[in-house]
Amino acid sequence: MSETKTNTRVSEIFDLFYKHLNNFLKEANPNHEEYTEFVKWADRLGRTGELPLFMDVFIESSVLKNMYADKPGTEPSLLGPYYVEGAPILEKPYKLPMRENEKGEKLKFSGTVKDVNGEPLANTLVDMWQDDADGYYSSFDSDAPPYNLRGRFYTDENGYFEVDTIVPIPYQIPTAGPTGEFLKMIDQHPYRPAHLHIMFKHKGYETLITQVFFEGDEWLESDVADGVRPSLMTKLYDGGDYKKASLDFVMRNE
Ligand code: MBD
Ligand code: FE
Repeated sequence: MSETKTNTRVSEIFDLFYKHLNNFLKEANPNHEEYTEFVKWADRLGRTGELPLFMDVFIESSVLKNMYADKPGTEPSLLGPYYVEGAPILEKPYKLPMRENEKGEKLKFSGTVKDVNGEPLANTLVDMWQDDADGYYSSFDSDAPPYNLRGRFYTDENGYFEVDTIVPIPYQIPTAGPTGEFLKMIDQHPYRPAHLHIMFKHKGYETLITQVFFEGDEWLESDVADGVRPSLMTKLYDGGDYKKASLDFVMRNE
């Protein structure tokens, strides 16, 4: 966007924000002590590095729902605060980087990427990341090596991919900081259902950032970050000494 266009957009959004904020304040009618407590809390949110977490838990879902209502193709879901660019490009057979004794149940996850007309999209870049069996993301709340359980790979000539990983577990938002403090005050539990993060890139198509969820998870109905969409559900099947799951994805033309 050009600089003038960006400035116009910021000013347009700020005008709206200010208008609604003032109406909101009139109705909520905080006193001065409540206001100063809020400022201190927001300051902690910034200083502890939890601002992106808070935003992605409470704001990102609405942005996506407004952007993608009624569009064809796979529903996008939250990017979330734990994406890291530049994950290793994997070689076949694909397996997300993991520690030698990575805990957790083995998972073979597969899928097919197609366009809105059902044509397979070969050579689509698939970028996947997830939490480990302790519920931690590498480079954030775990001491695993960088890019643990993060990897990039390509679909084959039929738009198909399969990758070995572990079954993700429900994610608990950190409870010790200002985000946890807030959740407690509004009486909301800190859990997200288990999910895989997955991003697809293909020239000429809108980048698809989404997530995959598993039937039967106890937090599907009450995801603290509101990321669950019915079309993003899959099911874990028993494959012997591992689980398997699959889901197909549809990318929209740019
Ligand atoms: C997550 O793992 C996540 O995916 C989102 C959207 C917010 C907080 C934690
Ligand atoms: Fe996540």
